[in-house]
Amino acid sequence: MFTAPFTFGRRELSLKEARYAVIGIPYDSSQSYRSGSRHAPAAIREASREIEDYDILSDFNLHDLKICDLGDIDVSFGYFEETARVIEDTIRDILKHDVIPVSLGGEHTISYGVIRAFDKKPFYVVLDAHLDFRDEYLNNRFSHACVLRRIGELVGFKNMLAIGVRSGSLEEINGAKEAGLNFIDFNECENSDSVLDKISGIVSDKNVYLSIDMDVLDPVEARGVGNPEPLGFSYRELLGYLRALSSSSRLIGVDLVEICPQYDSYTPILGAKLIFKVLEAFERQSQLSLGKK
Ligand SMILES: [Mn+2]
Repeated sequence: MFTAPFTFGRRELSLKEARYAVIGIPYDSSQSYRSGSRHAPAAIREASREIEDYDILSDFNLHDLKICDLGDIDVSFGYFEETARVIEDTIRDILKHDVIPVSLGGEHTISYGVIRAFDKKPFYVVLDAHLDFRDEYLNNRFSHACVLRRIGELVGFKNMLAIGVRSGSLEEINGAKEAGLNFIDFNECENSDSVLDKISGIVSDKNVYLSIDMDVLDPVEARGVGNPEPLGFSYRELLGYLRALSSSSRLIGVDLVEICPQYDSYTPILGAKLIFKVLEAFERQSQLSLGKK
């Protein structure tokens, strides 16, 4: 008798059988404050193996999600261009199989490598406490503090939506406004009754790539992140945003970034659960409208 494999959710499907492919991208070379997100893929996997397949609260069997786990990619620490190339190649291979990539960071810059792999660029939705819109940080254009600007250069700034922002320099905020970036700051999230309708409207009928920076959550709930920022969403509120996004758009990829497990052992557990809930939300939506594999 052997124990179950050390894969996300103990899944053993092949890429050909799957609808979702999990990959770990343990790159954290530009983390500017608390480093260590390279350890997140393993910590999230470990947590994912202990999550019950049946979700009582949503009456959904997570085992119905056709997930494969391809392991971690080889990153080149300290050398982002090479890491981005390997990420792009890996994601291209997943997309060739018509499978949705689910990337576990690592720091936020990994999202840039993933987006490069899409020939037809998606609409990029990011949940993040930070705007990450600097042109360079410490003379590094591929710092995680610049990731939204770099991705905007790929997909077009009007094809992005940042939700939950509550930190950024005045220069970044003004630059984002000038570029035409859609962003909804945390004040608006808290004080507007119609913010979920607004989000549904913005992403309506679009192919959405979703990037979740764990620091969009209140650090009281998710302490294990690189740059904790006071305030933020509760887990329950975040599920509301997922519903708003999934009710009107199509998911074509997701990443979860910036978890630093050494600061808190609960955050990767919440991260693993979040991945399942994202896939559940989009699975329900696609069952209604697409009837895919
Ligand atoms: Mn952030």
